[in-house]
Amino acid sequence: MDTKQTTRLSKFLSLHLRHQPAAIGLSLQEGGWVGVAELLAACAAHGTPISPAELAEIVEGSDKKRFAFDAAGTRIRAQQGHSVEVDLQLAPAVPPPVLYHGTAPAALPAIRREGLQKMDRHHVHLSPGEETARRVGARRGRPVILKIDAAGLHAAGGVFYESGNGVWLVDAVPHLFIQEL
Ligand code: HQG
Repeated sequence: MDTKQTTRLSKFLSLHLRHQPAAIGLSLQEGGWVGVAELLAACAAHGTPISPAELAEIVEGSDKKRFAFDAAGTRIRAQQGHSVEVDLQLAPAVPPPVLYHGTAPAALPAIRREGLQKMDRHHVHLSPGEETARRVGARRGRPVILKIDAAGLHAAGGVFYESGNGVWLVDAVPHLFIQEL
């Protein structure tokens, strides 16, 4: 597959595995899982056929490891980023002392007032590297990088989860734990 096609199919999968499963007749199982056969049938029935080999290519080739198969390879899920109600059954984990978040200048006044909020997603997304945060922020223009005192927030009772692809998730980050770089 060429990159354009991979991106198109990956976006289609993100849409339905994170946000609108019902639009193609799917419902997410506990943990956000969907049967691979069921997913491929639903994609085909809704005008976007994907072969098993193409699906494997999308899962393995994804720069951000957006999707994962279960151990048996019979089910698939989005690793994070859902807006539908789903319990990913992640275990709380101790974060690295410092994490980063990339955002847009326009969001700063609100972030200064109320800290980082999860907005339309299930969690605030944080990354261990400044570079990733810069890329995430750059989706909205000139990025602003926020340095998060994850150790401090964790010590204060913040519950962190690590999704399978190195993204750290937390409910909220009060402004006290945020430093603008
Ligand atoms: C901002 C993509 C106002 C927040 C990316 C962000 C990432 C506030 C936006 C992943 C705020 C939410 C997640 C507050 C936070 N007031 N704005 N209090 N608190 N914000 O897309 O972190 O390609 O839901 O800074 O690459 O940008 O989908 O979160 O700008 O990894 O796999 O509100 O999504 O990955 O935006 O991105 P998002 P995000 P995928």
